[in-house]
Amino acid sequence: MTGVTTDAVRDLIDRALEVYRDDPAALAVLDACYARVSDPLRVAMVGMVKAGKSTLLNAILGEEIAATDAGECTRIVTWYRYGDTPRVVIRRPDGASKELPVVRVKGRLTFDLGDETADDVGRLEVEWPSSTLRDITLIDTPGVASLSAAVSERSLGFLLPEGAPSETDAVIYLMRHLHDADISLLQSLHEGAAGLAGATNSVVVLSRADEAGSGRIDAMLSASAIADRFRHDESLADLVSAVVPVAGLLAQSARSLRQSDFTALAKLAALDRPQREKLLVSADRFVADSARPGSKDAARAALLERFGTFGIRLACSLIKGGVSDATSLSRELARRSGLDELLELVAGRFQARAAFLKADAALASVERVMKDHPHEGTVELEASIERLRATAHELRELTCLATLRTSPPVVEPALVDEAERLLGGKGVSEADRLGLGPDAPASEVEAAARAALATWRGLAGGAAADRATVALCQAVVRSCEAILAASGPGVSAAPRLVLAPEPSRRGWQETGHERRAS
Ligand SMILES: Nc1nc2c(ncn2[C@@H]2O[C@H](COP(=O)(O)OP(=O)(O)OP(=O)(O)O)[C@@H](O)[C@H]2O)c(=O)[nH]1
Ligand SMILES: [Mg+2]
Repeated sequence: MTGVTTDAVRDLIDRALEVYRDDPAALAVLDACYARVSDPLRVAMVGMVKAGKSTLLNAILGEEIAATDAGECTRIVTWYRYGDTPRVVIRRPDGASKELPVVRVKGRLTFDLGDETADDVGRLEVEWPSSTLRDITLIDTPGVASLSAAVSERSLGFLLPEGAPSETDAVIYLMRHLHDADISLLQSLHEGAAGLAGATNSVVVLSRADEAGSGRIDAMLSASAIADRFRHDESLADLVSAVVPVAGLLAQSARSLRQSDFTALAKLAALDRPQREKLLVSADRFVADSARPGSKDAARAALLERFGTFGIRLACSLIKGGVSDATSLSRELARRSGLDELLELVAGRFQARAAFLKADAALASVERVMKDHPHEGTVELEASIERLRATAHELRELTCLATLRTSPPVVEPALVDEAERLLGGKGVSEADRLGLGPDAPASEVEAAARAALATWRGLAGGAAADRATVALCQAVVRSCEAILAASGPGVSAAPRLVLAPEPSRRGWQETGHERRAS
């Protein structure tokens, strides 16, 4: 079905290209739209300034390539795509482009913009040989509601372009606290952008989660309780279907953990607990070099910067508990940072329906072209789009999910939640749709699917229901039928995002602390 829909959308764009053959502006949009259907899914990192977006992007890639903290590059929308060799290109707003040298300083990719300022650069495009990027294109956006209105506008212009469909297919939204500004931006994303099917395409990360517990070892528990509160907060309930706490800095450092880190952490783990805790009371005490009063222990300072006190406490506890090598420690720290849970969500909610998210976005683009460039011969195209949306059930599901909360059907509120689940708004595996655990036996899946089917058939046939409610109930019935059809033996599990096993070093040439792409 996936391939059929993608082919049908490609065919439709081909026909649109034919209709608009004498209109270069429309052709440019349609060409981009055609390419987008074949491209990896685009996922944007979005949130307020310093929410931890670039750090989390690095954690997902397992490499420190996105610029963090201050600097001109954090003010520019940056695309990270797969490429066989590292390459950085500036794309200016007028379409001109310029390649930049690829420079790595102390393990981090740095871009030297030369005379260019963020205002001259439309976007930065980084091509990088990371296997994760074969599956998704990651887009880092500058912090919204930053001190500079111009920086905020660059993000908003990218996320909610005026009079055009959004360029991203899905959003990872990072927030540290629940600010009004976050709620209004999530609301705009939810309602505004054509091609972004509302909450289905966004997951919320409670970021910098280690800070929730002031570096204590139970920080992630405190963060989970806060995430739970966010999830049930009235102002967020209609906008967000998942909130996951992630300690991004720890995840980033865990994924690039070196043998020297392990050795330094093992040394700390060997101290007795009161001694270690005495050191961890303050950053100054931790980094003070006992052999040379007044100077810093460089190895400890680097540990603190990369892992934070929470990461150091957790690593020591894991080593004392039996984790005995750098690879196992890296894996365990990444798991406990919340990164694995986030990646499962990204795989289950975005990757599993990537083809349909892209198809939906492409159809929205074609519709936009027809609106902006009225032309003879578009009536048939419009009819084809309508037919495609009605017959490709997965596209219908996306349309239903996009409007479910803004124009709810006339059913009990609990049934709106159930509809969202059955339509795949909380994950597209059969178990996710039915609200069952991943290991639920086939008989339980089948029984639950039959019960849901009976409920929604009854609702669809309700004499008093309005047309929109009936249409929604029919879509849910169709989803239940699909679950039943798929719940036989041999049903495939939701895909997993393939992470790069380790930082790619291809194409680098070392010069002291620097490595340059050869
Ligand atoms: N303790 C802690 N600090 C973090 C975490 N993630 C990021 N930081 C720190 O927060 C600061 C900002 O991180 P960035 O990743 O640059 O945040 P950003 O959202 O990309 O910032 P802008 O692009 O400037 O809006 C840096 O000093 C990071 O080291 C985290 O999980 N825990
Ligand atoms: Mg950033």
